[in-house]
Amino acid sequence: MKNIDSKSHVRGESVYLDDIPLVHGTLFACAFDSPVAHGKLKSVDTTEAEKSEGVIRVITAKDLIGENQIGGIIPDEPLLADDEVHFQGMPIAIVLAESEVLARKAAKKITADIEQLEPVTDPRIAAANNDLIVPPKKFKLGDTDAAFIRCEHVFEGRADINGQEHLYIETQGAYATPTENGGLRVYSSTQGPTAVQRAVCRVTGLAMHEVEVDVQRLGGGFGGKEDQANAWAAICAVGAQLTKRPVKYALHRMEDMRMTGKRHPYSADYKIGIGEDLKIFAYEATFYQNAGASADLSPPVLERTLFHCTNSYFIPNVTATAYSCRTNLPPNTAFRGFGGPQGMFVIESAIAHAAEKLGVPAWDIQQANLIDSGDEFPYGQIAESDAITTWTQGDGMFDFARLQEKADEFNVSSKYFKKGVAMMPVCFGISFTKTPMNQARSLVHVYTDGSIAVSTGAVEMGQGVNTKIAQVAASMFGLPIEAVRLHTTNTLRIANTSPTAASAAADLNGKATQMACDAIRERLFEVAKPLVEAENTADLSLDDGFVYRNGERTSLDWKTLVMDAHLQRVNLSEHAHYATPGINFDWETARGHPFAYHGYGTAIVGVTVDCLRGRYEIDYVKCCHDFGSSMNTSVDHGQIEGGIVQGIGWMTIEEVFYDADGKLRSNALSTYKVPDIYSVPKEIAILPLETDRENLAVFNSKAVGEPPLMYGIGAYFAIRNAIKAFKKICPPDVGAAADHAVLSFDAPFTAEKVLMNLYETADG
Ligand code: MTE
Ligand code: LUZ
Ligand code: MOS
Repeated sequence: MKNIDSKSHVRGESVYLDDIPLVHGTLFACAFDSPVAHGKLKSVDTTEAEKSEGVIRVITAKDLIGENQIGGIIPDEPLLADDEVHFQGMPIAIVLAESEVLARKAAKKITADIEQLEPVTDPRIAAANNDLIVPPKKFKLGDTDAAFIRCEHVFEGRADINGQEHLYIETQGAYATPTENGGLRVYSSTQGPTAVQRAVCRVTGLAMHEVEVDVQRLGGGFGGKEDQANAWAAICAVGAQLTKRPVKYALHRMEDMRMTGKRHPYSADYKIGIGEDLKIFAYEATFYQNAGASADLSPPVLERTLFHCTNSYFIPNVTATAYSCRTNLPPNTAFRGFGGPQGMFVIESAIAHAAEKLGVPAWDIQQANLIDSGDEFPYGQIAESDAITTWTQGDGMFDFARLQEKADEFNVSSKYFKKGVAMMPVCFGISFTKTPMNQARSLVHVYTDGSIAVSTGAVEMGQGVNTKIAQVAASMFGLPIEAVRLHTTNTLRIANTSPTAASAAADLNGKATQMACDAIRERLFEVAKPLVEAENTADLSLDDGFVYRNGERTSLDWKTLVMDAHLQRVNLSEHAHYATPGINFDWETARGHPFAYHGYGTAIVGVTVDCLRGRYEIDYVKCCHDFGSSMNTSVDHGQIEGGIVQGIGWMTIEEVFYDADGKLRSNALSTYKVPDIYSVPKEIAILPLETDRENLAVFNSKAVGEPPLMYGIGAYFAIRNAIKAFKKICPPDVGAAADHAVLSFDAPFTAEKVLMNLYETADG
């Protein structure tokens, strides 16, 4: 079944923030943001801006009625800079004007006197200065010190991973309107309506019951609006509070790129110990996360890096340490995978390094160490693993060895084009690692005409969660999908929502919807029982718009049943709450069972590198992916394809570039390249693995939103293998300096870097 939004999307009728009809008297906001990355803010001059045409008011930190603070996890993030600026793009003042053009014109007239301080952009320097967002976090399994002594082979190295711009098609934005008695209604392009509500309350001093946040849908979030939609909503709210007029702010692309945080860049050191049997016996990793200027979501992102630092592998001795380093960049934030992909890149680098030195294909090491059911993750959870199954079934379908042979054959006959192949297994934990966040609510109304309205805490951002939830309700009532309408995500209908994140929105909100429907259905069966002369409500079911008794259709149809129930004064509405059972985690011991389950998969990625120009094409990504029991193959395949392309973009052509002054140079679509139709893989093949376990999500499905992104990591290693083929670096690699990997691990593999790697020699 297609995504229920497909038609309105292609007709251009879907409503996004910028499509909301404006109320008469609406003002437009524009931020004046810091031109320097670090400095003392001595004064701000807004006089010229205030005199500018159409300007109603200019707001600075001192005007706020509430607190000048939007830090969700740690209160370290002022909404507007007061005495210091921490990054280029940090909002300092807000202009409110009669039109967007006039607001922007006036913002350019603001000046600030800033005494510049030395900016730090490198997380290792921040760590050396002990400038950390939170104390270091550590996972320990077994005893690495003792284990390394017993390993036949030990390799050490460094891996660097750059950030990633979210590039949601719809930029950040909000629209706040005053309501009665000083309250506010805020439309926001956010993944976290409650996070927005909290931030708005903090800066305005209002209570949560005075602020309504409403979200129709997003033109993409990808994690970038899990927390970072808050600032723009807070700015509009403050403006509306102070002027008593509606205020809208929809960021321009370059403002959005400059002022918002991205995926965290990481720098990491690894040490891997391997036995003659290719078993990884010990692994040590130290991660330096580039958090940016304030905490935002960096602490849980850091934690998920640790949770995924051994990817799909079982390693008996692991020590992983992670530092969240404060730098003068915009606060980095959630991005599909949430720190997991960075952790996986590092272990894959360590394995590639070891393989090179041992003279074996990396995939021999990968395959020899896949985690099996009963094995322990470094955080104490015992795996119920399908890692090996996805590998062997993928091999059965795609014949990995044959694909490698084909590349080898091609490479023998081709001098300047070389093919590379790499395997990428993925294991991703599903649940928010912070256990209390794993709860959701759903409000279901059955109306007397038989139609159904559903509201949940889930935000639709293109991933199809509304389609899946509509499917749940339709199937519970035995009705066509058209009988169900999903409504906006609204904090008055659904309170205390967790953000739509961690790939868990359909899992959590789908379950809550199922529970709500089930409760209504039970009441309806009580009404139906005498009407169809059933002995037991357990004999009844709903299908095709009719009541069935013992599997046989009765003459009682849905609409009649609903109206009868209403006339008998039976409640046709239900508000249900779901909390994932069986999960826990304790950071005191760094142990627990944080994930309801893991999503597994194995991909093989093939590329062709043009060794004269450094350019490359992705020939194919073929994966065996564990869906549990997919609720919607069309939506899920779309998630896999999109995730793969986004992951490949991160690993190859997307290059976030801040200069030493902390200025974003890749600040527009002319300087930041994302995959387009010409650079996506020529083939994406998906072999579904249907698994069935008791702990899965609604209708035995498995979350699919984030895991496929990590298949894209395979593209990096496939390119690397093609370069090695060109340089005739054949295992065992005797030529290069003893302990270093022959090529450094430094993502993304842009064409420039590929070219340099192709022609640089080991001694420079
Ligand atoms: N797909 C689309 N089209 N747009 C998005 O913004 N976000 C991804 C993923 N897929 C995203 C997407 C991220 S980061 C997450 S966490 C999940 O969707 C969230 O939705 P889910 O929990 O319903 O899978
Ligand atoms: N957000 C969050 C996430 O707050 N906690 C998580 O564990 C998480 N995981 C993935 C993506 N977003
Ligand atoms: Mo996704 S990074 O959990 O929004």
